[in-house]
Amino acid sequence: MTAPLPPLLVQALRDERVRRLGAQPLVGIVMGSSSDWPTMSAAAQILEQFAVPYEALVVSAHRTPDLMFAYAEWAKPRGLQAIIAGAGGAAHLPGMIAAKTTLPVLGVPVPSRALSGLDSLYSIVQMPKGVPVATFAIGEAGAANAALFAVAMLAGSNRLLGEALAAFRQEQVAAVDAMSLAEAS
Ligand code: RP5
Repeated sequence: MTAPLPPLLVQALRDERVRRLGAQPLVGIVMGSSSDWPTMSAAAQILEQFAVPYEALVVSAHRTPDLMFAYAEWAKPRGLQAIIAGAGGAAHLPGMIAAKTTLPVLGVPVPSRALSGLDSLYSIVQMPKGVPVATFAIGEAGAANAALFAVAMLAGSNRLLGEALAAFRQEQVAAVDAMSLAEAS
């Protein structure tokens, strides 16, 4: 796209609204509310650990639908390579983002107050055939794994990232090696 970014997207991407690592994000993390951040920050932490440039911001499917569409439409032209989208309840954000971009969309079901995130999970995982959303576990584990999955995708064309991912896995081997039940009561 050669047209300028729509004003509502420029407005949404201003520094006060966005958490960023690096000037040119490769991964966008979006969520329906700032109340999702305690969950979705687990994705940001992983990307920071792997030094993957990212941006994180609130984009609501039902409260800011125009922004959601603009964000999705401009994600690829802006250089993003994947979008991690988290939402709770009737969680249509990941699916609607996926409807407007061919970038991989990684969906994170955020725990909801009424149904503990089962509603979020079903809303995200049950995409009809043709427009996929890769759906992860409910909550922080899902957010972290979505980021690890994004790292794995980026590692396909980045050898150093691949090595960092292998080292991360090796740390988990070492952690299990260090586990002992010998003194457990
Ligand atoms: C969804 O509604 C959000 O993703 C969030 O999980 C949920 C509740 O939002 P708040 O009422 O906390 O803003 O859109």
